[in-house]
Amino acid sequence: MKIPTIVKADVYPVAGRDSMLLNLAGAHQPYFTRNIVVLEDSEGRRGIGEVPGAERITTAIRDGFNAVVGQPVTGYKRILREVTREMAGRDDANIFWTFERTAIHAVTAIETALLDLFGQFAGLPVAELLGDGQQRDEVRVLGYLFYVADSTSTGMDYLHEPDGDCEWYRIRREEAMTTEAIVKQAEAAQAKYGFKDFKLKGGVLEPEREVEAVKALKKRFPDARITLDPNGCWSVAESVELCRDLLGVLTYAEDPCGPEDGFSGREALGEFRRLTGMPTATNMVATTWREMASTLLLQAVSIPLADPHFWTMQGSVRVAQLCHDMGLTWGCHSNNHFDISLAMAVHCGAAAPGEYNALDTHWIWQEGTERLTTQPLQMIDGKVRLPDAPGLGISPDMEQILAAHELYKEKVEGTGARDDAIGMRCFISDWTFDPKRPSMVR
Ligand code: GKR
Ligand code: MG
Repeated sequence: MKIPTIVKADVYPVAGRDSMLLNLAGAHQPYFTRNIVVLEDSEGRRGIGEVPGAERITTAIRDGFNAVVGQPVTGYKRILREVTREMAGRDDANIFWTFERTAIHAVTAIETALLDLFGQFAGLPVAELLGDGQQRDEVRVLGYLFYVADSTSTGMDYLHEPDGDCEWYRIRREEAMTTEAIVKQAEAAQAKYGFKDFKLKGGVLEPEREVEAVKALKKRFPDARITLDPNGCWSVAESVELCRDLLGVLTYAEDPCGPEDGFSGREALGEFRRLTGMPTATNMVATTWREMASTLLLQAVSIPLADPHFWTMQGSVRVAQLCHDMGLTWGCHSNNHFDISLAMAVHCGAAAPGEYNALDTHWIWQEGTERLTTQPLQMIDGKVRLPDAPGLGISPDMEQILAAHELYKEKVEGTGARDDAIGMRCFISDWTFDPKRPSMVR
């Protein structure tokens, strides 16, 4: 049998439209950025991958291509070892957010496109190539809610959809700063996508107001699993105080507290878990194997949110296997993304053994106006079905990718990296990031 070789490798920095979503780091800009990898083999198949945007990641991916072009698609493990070696020493030591990394994103982008090509060649879904293979046909996702700033007063180029053909499309770009507005978001998102579970991004308002919002969500959706994620900005004492009476409201608390007074984020989260008995999730303190080892020793985390974008696809499923064997449950973090990343997360979720948590995804903020594949996977009844086609099971729409690349060149200034402080300065002129203060509390 003739083994196809990889004949072409491209990376496209792309941009897509976003709402003015608030979080601890500030406000999402009108355009979010991603890097899209497209590999082509000698039989004309395309393999694709998606990771966060930023020029330093684009450059790292391009450098990684040296190990890719000319190689047989069956050699993906050896290629990845070489790409990983090529990435050594690219990350800064003091990184706060995972999307500030470089090496792991470059490896994942190439890994995904290689798995996609190999899966197509072998006639197998990517999920079947991960861990112990495909465990389920559909994967649960949660409704990821955000406080949204009033972008109309900023003079920035945010999209509005007053004529959208469902309530969710109409409201998702508009101001949502109250408990009532958050419940309305949940209702509209539930009507559109059928979510059973919800997550509220916190770290924005006074903690008591965010607690009030999750209580209202639980009242409105009593059967839903609900979580709140202030990205570690509360102190341990504050987190314990706030969450003690939330045991019947929150199913788990995501990064309520972080490093403080010489204690690491893992120690803080462990202390919180011991004092409240509430399960903890994180995408901040167990994001590498070294951090994971320390997390396990401290018993700090119940739910590692092992997003393939910073664990690699194979790494994310290795975390899922470890969770299954050690009495933890796997979940998946997300940042703004296109439909290729949605497929990546879904394949990892399909390969995660045993119990798992509904996956985080930002896709509801992009679905309907953005797409880079011919047929994005659908969210129905709070679930995404694994596609029938082999590989990732999705096809790149090259016209859409090139248009999103043009948008990037036209609209994105500077390094292409995310900077949530810019929008905040429309409201508070001297606003700066403080990991210990909610963004709107200044
Ligand atoms: O999109 O603003 C956001 C989130 O805050 C994101 O950047 C986080 O990484 O969703 C993430 C989280 O769970 O912490
Ligand atoms: Mg989080």
